[in-house]
Amino acid sequence: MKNTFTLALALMAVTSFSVTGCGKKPGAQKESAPAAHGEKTEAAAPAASAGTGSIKGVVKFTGTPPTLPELNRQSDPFCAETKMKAQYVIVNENQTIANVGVRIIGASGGVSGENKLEVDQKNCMYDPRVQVTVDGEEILIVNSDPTLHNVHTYSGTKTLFNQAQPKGSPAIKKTFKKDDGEIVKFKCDVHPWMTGWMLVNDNGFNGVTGTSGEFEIKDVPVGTYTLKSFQEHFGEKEIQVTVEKDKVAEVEFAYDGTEKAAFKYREVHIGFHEGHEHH
Ligand SMILES: [Cu+2]
Repeated sequence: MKNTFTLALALMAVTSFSVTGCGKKPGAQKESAPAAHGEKTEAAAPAASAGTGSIKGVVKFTGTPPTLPELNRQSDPFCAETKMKAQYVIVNENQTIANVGVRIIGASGGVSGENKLEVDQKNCMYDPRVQVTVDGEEILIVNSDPTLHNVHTYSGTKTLFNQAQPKGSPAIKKTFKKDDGEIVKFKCDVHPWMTGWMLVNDNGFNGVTGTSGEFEIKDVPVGTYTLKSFQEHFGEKEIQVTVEKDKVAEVEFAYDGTEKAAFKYREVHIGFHEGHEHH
């Protein structure tokens, strides 16, 4: 029942975008429909006949880990209770990087539709800091803190939406469109240190590295793809990967710390009383 309802909502969302938006996007509609029915779907059928494999990878860091500054969280008494450092580059003990989003470019499918992505505002940080969503899928933005947050999302310097979320507010539901930008930055207008990222892809094949620096992408239709990594401070990298039936393709990304992310998504350190970024 819940799935059916979700599906209906998803279809409504897709339909309304088609009507009001910049046209086309047949792909989005195709992907939304099978989502609620699980694996046996029309969209997945052609790929399934050729089989699937998986991708396992790691994101290594070969340079000197940067020293992360202490965040000044004094402006809010609740946030000030917890000391935290900046998190724009998290180098793990095994010389890998956490919070790197990895996504397949050019595949289709891989959308389960079952678990909605959630961005929590917890301890005055975005948690998780980096996620990958699918074009047209709804996500939930939650405020777990006993304080006011203001979710302000950007594609480059363009605001996508800007919405206050006082403590105890219900989840904010949002849908990102790839046409609006594949790299969406979350900022809080109340707490300028708060930064999060949502990558918007046209398929559900993705992963985000954690404390081991590893990621795994399962059930990928066989084929050769571009795999793209995103690290907020060092930018994107691309590698080619070929997925063979019932095999595991092993890949490795490496950053050495000399990379420079495109300016549009670099961390911007702004004055304490400013609510907005000025580029
Ligand atoms: Cu905030």
